[in-house]
Amino acid sequence: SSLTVRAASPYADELVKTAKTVASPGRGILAMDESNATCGKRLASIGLENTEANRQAYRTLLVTAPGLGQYISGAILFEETLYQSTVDGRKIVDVLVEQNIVPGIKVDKGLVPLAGSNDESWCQGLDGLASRTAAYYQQGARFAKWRTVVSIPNGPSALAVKEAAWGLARYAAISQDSGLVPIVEPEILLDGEHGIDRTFEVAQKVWAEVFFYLAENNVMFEGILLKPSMVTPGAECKDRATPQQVADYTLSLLQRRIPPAVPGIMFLSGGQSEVEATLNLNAMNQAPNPWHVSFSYARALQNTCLKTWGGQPENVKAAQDALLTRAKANSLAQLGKYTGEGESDEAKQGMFVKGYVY
Ligand code: 5MM
Repeated sequence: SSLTVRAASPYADELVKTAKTVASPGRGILAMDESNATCGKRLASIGLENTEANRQAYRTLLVTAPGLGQYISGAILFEETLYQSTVDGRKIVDVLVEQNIVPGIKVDKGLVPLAGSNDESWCQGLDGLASRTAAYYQQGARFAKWRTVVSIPNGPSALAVKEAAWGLARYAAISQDSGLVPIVEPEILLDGEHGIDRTFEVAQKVWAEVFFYLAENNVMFEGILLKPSMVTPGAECKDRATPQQVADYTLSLLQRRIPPAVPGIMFLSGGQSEVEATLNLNAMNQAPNPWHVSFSYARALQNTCLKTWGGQPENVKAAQDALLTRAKANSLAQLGKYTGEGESDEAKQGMFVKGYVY
């Protein structure tokens, strides 16, 4: 069985332990693994140049937010950040560990057009991956992330779904061999006019295939984490869904497709507003689930924080407070105890951008 195959791996116990730590009650993941190109877009939105010093200043602000580890169990880093120090010269990895946050690393090499498909994408990064994951482990990373995407308006074609699932499974097996817990992220993009039922249908197809290939590649399910999209209507669909509807559809998807051996489901926010992402997570945690149902948000944790900072040193504390506000709200949502009181208008604003590419 897959368990037997991986249980023989020297990392088996550690993988299980890492996955459980990241999936611990009242905590979730801070996705701060924007590649330099994406980070550049974020910095441009506040009028800053995309320099290494500016990226370092911003990432320093995030990881040094006091008490962040109370709400955040893991932080996904881009390669530059994994090897970077804070502005005052401490290794970012060390700061995270002091904060009781597990360092993670984005290992995919991004999306490119999938030849032979309906204008869809596939994700690169398998060549040489085993040597990179071994080096990242040495550098202190304990989990990994690979994000691929599936587009509903463009299909998805059977080819695109198969390629996405196969790539995720190969990446997951390679990461486990290096002692890194793989986060499996097939993002189903929000773009489109389709209703929630169509998203539900596509998500079931995608996750069936992902688990088929994960099993075929002898991935140990107890040592992985998932990063799914919530099941919502397309961003341009006129019928909007309430948090209760999103929760009902999304939990049905998980119940049908995800074995309880998987310790944690860490949702992406995908362009939802900060408050929407928190409300939806809270709705999913109103009753006990077989898995830890939590968050791995980038935009829905960072948006207000980034704007509050605006690149000004005197705003660092206020920006860190904004990050802590979102982290705490999502921590409460993980426990099913978020009330939504006192949220700012900024936090309620959606972040969906049509045809968004990182
Ligand atoms: C942080 O953004 C990640 C994409 O980075 P690239 O620049 O390399 O494409 C992305 O994978 C992100 O972690 C997830 O999509 C979740 O982010 P959101 O904003 O959807 O919560």
